[in-house]
Amino acid sequence: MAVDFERIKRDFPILNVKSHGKPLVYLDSAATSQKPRQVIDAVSDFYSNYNANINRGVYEISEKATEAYSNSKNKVSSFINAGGMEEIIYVRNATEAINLVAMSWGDQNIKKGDRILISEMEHHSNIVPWQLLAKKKGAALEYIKLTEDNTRLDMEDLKAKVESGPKLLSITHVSNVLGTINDVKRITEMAHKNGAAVLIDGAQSAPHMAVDVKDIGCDFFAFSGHKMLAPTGIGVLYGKSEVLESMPPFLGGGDMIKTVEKQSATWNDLPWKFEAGTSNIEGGIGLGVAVDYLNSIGMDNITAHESELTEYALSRLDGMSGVSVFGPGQKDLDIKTGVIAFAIKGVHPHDVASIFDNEGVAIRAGHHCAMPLVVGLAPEKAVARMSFYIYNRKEDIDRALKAIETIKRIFKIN
Ligand code: 7TS
Repeated sequence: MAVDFERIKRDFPILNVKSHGKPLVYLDSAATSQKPRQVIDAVSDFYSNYNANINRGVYEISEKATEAYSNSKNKVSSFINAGGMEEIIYVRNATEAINLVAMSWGDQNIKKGDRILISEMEHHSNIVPWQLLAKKKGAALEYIKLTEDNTRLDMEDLKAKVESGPKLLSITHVSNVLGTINDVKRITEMAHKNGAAVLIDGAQSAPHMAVDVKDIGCDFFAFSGHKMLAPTGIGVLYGKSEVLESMPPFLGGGDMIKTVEKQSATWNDLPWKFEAGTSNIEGGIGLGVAVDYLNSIGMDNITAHESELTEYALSRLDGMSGVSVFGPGQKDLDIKTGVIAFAIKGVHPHDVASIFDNEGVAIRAGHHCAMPLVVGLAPEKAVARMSFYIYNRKEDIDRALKAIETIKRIFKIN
């Protein structure tokens, strides 16, 4: 059955807002997504009708809040095909999920002289935690190169570096700048064969495609709720239960313990062992509703919709004078999500984004928290980026193209 994406757009109240007097076109979902009224209402319903702390109350509204929070974990577990809620740890965001692994698993397993392998297309949140760990342990941090055209991982380099036996491979599923989809199943297989643990940064994949962590086979999978219709401040670390069981706690405090004596404590069961202190209850509940919303559309339908938008945008940008587009092109839509980084010759990306803003079109410009990648893409060491989601349609892209024409006129680019 065809999905009515026009109707879906109406679920997002913010898309009725005007920006600089023009209907807002939001093309920055790779930074954070907008929220449907179903999620906004669920958060408001929690505070209006059953706000209470969880996992401790013996009264009705606390039990209701506890149940809603736990249900949300079950939904997230099914959403990524994990083995149950004990494998779903709620954190603030993908960044915290990766830091949790670095500080807990990394502290336990990485020793002097070990190697940690990442790639040149990582977000800072999948770089800096490993730099900190490598420095602390005297380990080496190595990077898988990209192909010469900067569109994808260099699989020869990946193979050589994986075969040289790193302790950990931590890699993004989808680049937040190039939109490249990495073959994480194959990469995980290769890494496991060579004895490495594997973390997949799913911040840019989980919102846009069906994810099956069992099929990928990774040990850890990290993502953020706010990029997939949920509130900010809620993120997910999936870990294989046997791996999580073997790891020391990340933070100490209430809820993560079973018993506490003056000099020692014992740990709570998974996933609570990794969730110290009062949780982001509204965020957890909102994430559960966001997952329901995405499932009601169907992740494959979402992927297909975004792919259609991407093809439409690329076909119009391709060959446009003065405009360069980064990442896989029209012929490689099977490895490309709806993230299009671009540059206009002689115009700083911040000026590009400002003129877009004047036209009511929200895009991001800069290094996109991926400096090791972006500094090599354009002389300004920055690029402009538009990114799509379920509420975007072709007419939004037409507005973006019109903004590009305006820029070319102002800067006299032929
Ligand atoms: N990993 C990737 C691949 C990302 O794109 C981002 C955020 C993160 C991790 C971190 O997510 P957070 O929720 O913990 O902040 N990416 C972007 C972006 O592209 N623009 O703003 C945030």
